[in-house]
Amino acid sequence: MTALTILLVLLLLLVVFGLLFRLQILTSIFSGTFTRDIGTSNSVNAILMLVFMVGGGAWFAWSFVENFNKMNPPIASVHGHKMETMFWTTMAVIGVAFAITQFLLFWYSYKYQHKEGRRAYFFSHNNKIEVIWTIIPAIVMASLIFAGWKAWTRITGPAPKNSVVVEVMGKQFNWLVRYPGRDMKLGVINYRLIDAVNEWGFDLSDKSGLDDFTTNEIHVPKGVPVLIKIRSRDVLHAVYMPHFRVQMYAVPGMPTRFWFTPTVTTDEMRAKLGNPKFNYEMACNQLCGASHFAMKATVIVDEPDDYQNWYAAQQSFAQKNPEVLAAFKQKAKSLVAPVAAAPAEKEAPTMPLAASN
Ligand SMILES: [Cu+2]
Repeated sequence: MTALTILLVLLLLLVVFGLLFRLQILTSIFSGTFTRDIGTSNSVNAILMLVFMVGGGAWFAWSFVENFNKMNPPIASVHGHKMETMFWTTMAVIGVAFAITQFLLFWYSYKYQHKEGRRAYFFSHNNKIEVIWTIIPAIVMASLIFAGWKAWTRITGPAPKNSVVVEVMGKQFNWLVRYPGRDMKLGVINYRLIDAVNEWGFDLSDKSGLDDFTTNEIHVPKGVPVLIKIRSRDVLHAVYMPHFRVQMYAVPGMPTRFWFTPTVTTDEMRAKLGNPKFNYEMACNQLCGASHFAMKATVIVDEPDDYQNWYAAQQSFAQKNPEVLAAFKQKAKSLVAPVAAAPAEKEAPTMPLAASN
């Protein structure tokens, strides 16, 4: 307690001295005895501004060129090219504005450094300038946004009828992937049914889910529209496939989606990059927890025939996990039995299950 009091007293003393010092300066200014000693630091600072502009600008240019390929992987989707054009148009517009304003900022700091006897020019208002610097950016921004809005509406609009459908579900920390089986319908899932085996929470009392299959790798055919349906099981994640210029949030409780048409197969991209180990990836792009960095899935773009073969070779979740299917059948039987014991028995698998809905 004593220490605290002493500390407080010292602090207050410091404040008092500070105020006295300020007062002294103020009185000397008003009595006309105040002289400012500018020294050399002012011009040193002014020169450092220029050094920073040239040095910083050069470093920025170097890092931009050096990392360009990392930031800008080759495009492998139809809409990717359109997005690329928009991106670089925006970059050009804001790049020019950035260069001009930054140059003026540093150049003026140098040019208008303190000089004895020079007074700043007082300039309060000019309607013409206000109008110019409001209208030009407004027009430029509006056209950029309009182009973006048009492209975005098309990209996020309804997917073409012949789209291949894949559903992904983000969870800490990997992507679960499922495809509708031959019926092209994804079955019902229910979070209450999730366990170590049934990671998706398949509700196998829904017939359309019986042929759904899950995979670790995502396969998609080249040249065919692909609709990615996106869910999250826990926290916010984001689907990010840089080569296809695809990014979309995975939000718990709110399914999202994105459709795109891949244009370059994995093999073609490997040849193009001269890297036989290259794989497209679907990474999580939203910091989602401790192992976020490891949250990614491989995406394989096949020739359509290869894709068909791969698709045909897949086994459904129900086939791979007969015990889960059996549990559902058991449950359905126990639900139906008391109501209509005899007739419902003739065909076991799916018929009685409707009762549970
Ligand atoms: Cu994530």
